[in-house]
Amino acid sequence: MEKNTEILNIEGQFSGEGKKFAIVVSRFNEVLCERLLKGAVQGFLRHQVLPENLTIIRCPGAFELPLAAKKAAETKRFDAVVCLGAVVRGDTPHFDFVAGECASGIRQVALETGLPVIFGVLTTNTEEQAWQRAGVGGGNKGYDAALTAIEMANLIQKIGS
Ligand code: INI
Repeated sequence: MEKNTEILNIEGQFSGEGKKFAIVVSRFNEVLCERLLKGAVQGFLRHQVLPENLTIIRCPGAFELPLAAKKAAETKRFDAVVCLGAVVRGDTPHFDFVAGECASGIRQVALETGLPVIFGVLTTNTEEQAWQRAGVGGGNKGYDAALTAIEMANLIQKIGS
């Protein structure tokens, strides 16, 4: 759509200069999650975030991500929090509880704290699908989550001022 100069357009930019981020990553499906973490760190570093402005917090599983993210958000030390995890469907309904609670918990933390809390959690039917989304070259959900965090941190700042 063409931009009308009389309409105020507010958008977040993709530079993380001067901003601080927490990455909360679950240890369940650890190898996958470490790939997501690598992608996220790469995403931040490639967009002007300094290593000293990144904090990595580890928790047991995706179910625990919302509480760890909430504690991180409440410190007010971060401009956004990224949550990383991998929930792969098994033979029982466990997947639905873990994935569902994780997603709604993360949404709740964002709304309660007013801070961008990003859902970088894989929820897939198979491990193969998860690997496709935790790639080293293209397609890394952790990398995407970092960019979303940067955009949202800038957007929230702009809306607020
Ligand atoms: N946690 C995950 O992060 N991914 C999963 O696929 C998973 N499955 O399949 O069970 C999982 N379970 C653990 C859960 O997140 C909690 O750590 C556990 O239930 C203790 O609260």
